[in-house]
Amino acid sequence: MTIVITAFERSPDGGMGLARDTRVRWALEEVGQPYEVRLVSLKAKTEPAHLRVHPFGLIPTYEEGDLVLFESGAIILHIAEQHEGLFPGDAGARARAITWMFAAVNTVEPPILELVTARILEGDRPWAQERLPLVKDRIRDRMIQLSARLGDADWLDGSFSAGDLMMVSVLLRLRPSGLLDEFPELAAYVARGEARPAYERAFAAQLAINAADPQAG
Ligand code: GTB
Repeated sequence: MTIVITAFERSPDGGMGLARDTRVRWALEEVGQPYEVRLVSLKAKTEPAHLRVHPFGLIPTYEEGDLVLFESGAIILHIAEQHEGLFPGDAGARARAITWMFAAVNTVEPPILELVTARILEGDRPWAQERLPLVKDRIRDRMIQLSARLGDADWLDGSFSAGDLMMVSVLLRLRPSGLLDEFPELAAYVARGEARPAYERAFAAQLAINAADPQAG
């Protein structure tokens, strides 16, 4: 059955790989599953055809025959459950990998998203400059804790897993702010993720779309 995911026709990051289709592409590359991409325009994401697939009009989505999924975390959990390569065989280790997936999207990603909101959506408000340091400090608190847990290990819990895939994807969003580089161990952890051939393929695939000349054919 062909796997079809959605991505933006033009990502707001211009191809930096920060939109959430990249993490789904990465998961599919890790497990060696081919996939197709349906590109969604800013207009099309609010139209009924897309809302039938994603009730909130976002990307990414995942379709495989009758199965329709949204939420990058749920999609990657499904991919990891269906194919070898992202979850360890041991049941306890698998449960811990899932824990790290949830920690990434539920505990680490929210303050990072808050920074995007504070800078881009609220940057022109009179209180924005006062708020920004508070938002950054909340991120730093999480980074200190995460860095302490990672220690000098390569990955969060033994071998690379879907937990690392999700955590690296979330941390990548910090790089443009300079905050990631404040934590050299986490910057090195992210670099290890980016050096994986599966990530490189996923990144290149999204870049090919976003760097394409909009005037071309
Ligand atoms: N919880 C959902 C998931 O994990 O799948 C969130 C999905 C989501 O917010 N998707 C974004 C979207 O569709 C794409 S990533 N947004 C459209 C909208 O809000 O109408 C968007 C994105 C791209 C690049 C950056 N960046 O440069 O930091 C941040 C966010």
